[in-house]
Amino acid sequence: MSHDEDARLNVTEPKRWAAGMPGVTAALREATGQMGVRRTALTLARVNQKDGFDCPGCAWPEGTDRHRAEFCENGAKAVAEEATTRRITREFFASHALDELAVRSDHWLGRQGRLTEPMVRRPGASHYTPISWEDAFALVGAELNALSSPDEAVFYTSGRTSNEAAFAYQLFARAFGTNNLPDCSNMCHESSGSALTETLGVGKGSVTLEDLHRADLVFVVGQNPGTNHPRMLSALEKAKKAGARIVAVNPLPEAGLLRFKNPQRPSGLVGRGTELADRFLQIRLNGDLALFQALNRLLLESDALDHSFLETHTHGFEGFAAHARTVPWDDVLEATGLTRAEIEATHRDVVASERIVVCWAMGLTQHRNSVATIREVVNFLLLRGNVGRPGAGVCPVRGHSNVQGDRTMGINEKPPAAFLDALGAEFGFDPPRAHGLDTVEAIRAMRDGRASVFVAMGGNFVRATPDSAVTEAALRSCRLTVQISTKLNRSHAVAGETALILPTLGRTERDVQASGPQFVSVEDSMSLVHASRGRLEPASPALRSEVAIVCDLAGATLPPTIPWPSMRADYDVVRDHISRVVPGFTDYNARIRAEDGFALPHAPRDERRFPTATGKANLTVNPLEILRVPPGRLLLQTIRSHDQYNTTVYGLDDRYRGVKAGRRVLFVNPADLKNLNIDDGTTVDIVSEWTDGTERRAEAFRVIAYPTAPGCTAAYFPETNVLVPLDSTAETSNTPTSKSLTIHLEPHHPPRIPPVKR
Ligand SMILES: Nc1nc2c(c(=O)[nH]1)N[C@H]1C(S)=C(S)[C@@H](COP(=O)(O)OP(=O)(O)OC[C@H]3O[C@@H](n4cnc5c(=O)[nH]c(N)nc54)[C@H](O)[C@@H]3O)O[C@H]1N2
Ligand SMILES: Nc1nc2c(c(=O)[nH]1)N[C@H]1C(S)=C(S)[C@@H](COP(=O)(O)OP(=O)(O)OC[C@H]3O[C@@H](n4cnc5c(=O)[nH]c(N)nc54)[C@H](O)[C@@H]3O)O[C@H]1N2
Ligand SMILES: [Mo]
Repeated sequence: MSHDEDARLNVTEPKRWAAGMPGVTAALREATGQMGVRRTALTLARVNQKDGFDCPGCAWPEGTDRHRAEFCENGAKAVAEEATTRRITREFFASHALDELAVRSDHWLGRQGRLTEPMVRRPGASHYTPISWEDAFALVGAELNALSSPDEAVFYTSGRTSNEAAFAYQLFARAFGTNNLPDCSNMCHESSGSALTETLGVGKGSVTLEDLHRADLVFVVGQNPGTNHPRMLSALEKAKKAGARIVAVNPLPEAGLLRFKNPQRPSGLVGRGTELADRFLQIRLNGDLALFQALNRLLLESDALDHSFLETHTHGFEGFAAHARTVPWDDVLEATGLTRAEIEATHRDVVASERIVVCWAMGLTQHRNSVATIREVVNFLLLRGNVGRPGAGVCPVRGHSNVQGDRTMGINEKPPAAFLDALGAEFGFDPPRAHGLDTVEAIRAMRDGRASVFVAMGGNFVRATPDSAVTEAALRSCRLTVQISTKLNRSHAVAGETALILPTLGRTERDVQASGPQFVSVEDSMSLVHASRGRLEPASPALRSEVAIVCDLAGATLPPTIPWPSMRADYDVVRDHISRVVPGFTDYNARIRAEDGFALPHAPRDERRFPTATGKANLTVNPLEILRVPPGRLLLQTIRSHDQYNTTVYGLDDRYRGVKAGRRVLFVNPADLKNLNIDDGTTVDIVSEWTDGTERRAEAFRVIAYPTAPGCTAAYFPETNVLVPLDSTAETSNTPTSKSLTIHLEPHHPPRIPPVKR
């Protein structure tokens, strides 16, 4: 792809606070630019309201006392991206060949507008051309049925898909005969799910919004809420006002962690705002396992334990304690880059607190030892009984707005046997039992010719996944790729021999089926399920809903034993099936119509019951490994700017980090630059090193001297996904290690051939 977009790059000082007036201005500028003033006012008024639609931004819960403007700057951008009035027509595809689309930037592709009709790329063709819905479904059915095994098909899901569509989609895949249901979760909170299921018995967070408000100590670890979960800042502010202390653990001094100006209150638009973090631990990348082990060692030594909880509810204390007591301080200090005094002071915060919540996101989940790290966080909370009582617990902060719900609905390559039993009984078939492929395994299977049909329910597979060159070749080698999407992205340009684009309705749009207007439902990060109703006129009359597309694909592929047409006609029918298959969804259709929806049961939170293998909460032993890099090398983490939603690039600024009009930047500590003899502002190539001796290169990044932890750099994804080796994944969860890559920097030599001009 061409890099000339970054020619105007401009760098200023990073901000020390988040939101406030510039947030409001940026939100409105983006929204009115995409959809005009009137549509902006109408649309934003419905975000996260009880009769409106669920914000397609993040999975942070709304709470019951919703504010009239229950959205944030970045939620507004997510809405504008979907509700834009720009359109992609057949003429667009006639004038842009696939090869040309493949050299466009993510930003350019996204700005072309909404997809409006089904398109096909026939074998060998240079362009997409129109195809009817019926022909498209027949084509998919024929290709799927021509496979020698159902396991040669892969059904990917991104986390925006509604419960109803997700349930229908997994049913289709399983009725067809495969558990190949990888999803974005595999790259996201899979490590959290793995660790929490093993230790607490439920792979989801255990706190509610009220718990967060009532906590007296909140850890925010490996998370940048000011950008990625801005509404969480209001919850932190509320906790703070009620007396909580906040400990932020991060290699970067993220603006949203330090100070917050609440744009939903007049005092927040001007003035100094609320000081958020009381303690900022500027940790080295991947130092968190060592930090929590050191805290646990101190808790054991000071006997600051909840003995009765440990005796009644936990398993494995002896083994855990024997190991934790011997964690060497030298290793802890090397791994964390913190001082012993900082860790001891944090221990005093902990001992002084009655109710502790630990929140985390991608900073903990995308490392080789992520599952071990999160298990250690659980140890930390269990030692003082901080699970299953008000104001305390685990809070993995989810990403996509329905990523948690999709998993609940069975989007899972390793489904529990009980789920398959219930599904088979409900629909009268025998679901496949063998585990399917996760995201990384699916790429390998396509690369090696073991899978050749790829269907994506949303997302942008080639940009979100690691090792871009390998993944793109894998996709191109498929017989058929199918993208069910709202917007154009690179995964449409990097196509299989035959490729389909099936354009779908978004959350904001009206969905009318044979039985009348429909609504869908979603589950947020705190296990609350609620309805979402779009009101806008669809971007094109040819669009179909995700549920309708799945039902029609299934109808064209499978014998008519499952009543797809009745599910398509009335989503209540889908929900009735769900109520009999998925635990916690009894009376789904009645309860989803309650104003605030309903909460799913969570045994550890509700009754201090831990449905694990031992029947108790498990304390675990996690060996400490220190991530060392050879001399002259640095660690790289790949993160989001303030102006993107995963692979969707809204704009080229990162306001809080002081970057304007460019994305190919690398944040490096000034002391590291000095040691490496590289000047601030130099253009370099980033070269990642992998244990098998291979190197991967991302070209032309401007170095920015930045107050990140020493030895630890940062750059944006998806541009840096080319650096992540496919085989570099977390133990157990198999999540790509996007937050800890070993790199070195090389001078950049401009290419002799000028980049493609736009
Ligand atoms: N506007 C907007 N909102 C979003 C998204 C978006 O792209 N844009 N994406 C959504 C999705 S899918 C997700 S998963 C979430 C992601 O939300 P985040 O996890 O906040 O996203 P990242 O940008 O990956 O930021 C990772 C944070 O962890 C820190 N970090 C990295 N490595 C380490 C480490 O080893 N230890 C510690 N302690 N900290 C570390 C980084 O410095 C950074 O602050 O946001 C969701 N919401
Ligand atoms: N290096 C690196 N890589 C990462 C990460 C990282 O931190 N670093 N983060 C990882 C994480 S946490 C995640 S979740 C993944 C994200 O991976 P994905 O979920 O695959 O990617 P997105 O960019 O969120 O997908 C955006 C596309 O979804 C489609 N879309 C949007 N709304 C809808 C809708 O309502 N319905 C349908 N059918 N389609 C829709 C649009 O076509 C849009 O272009 O990326 C992962 N990749
Ligand atoms: Mo995510």
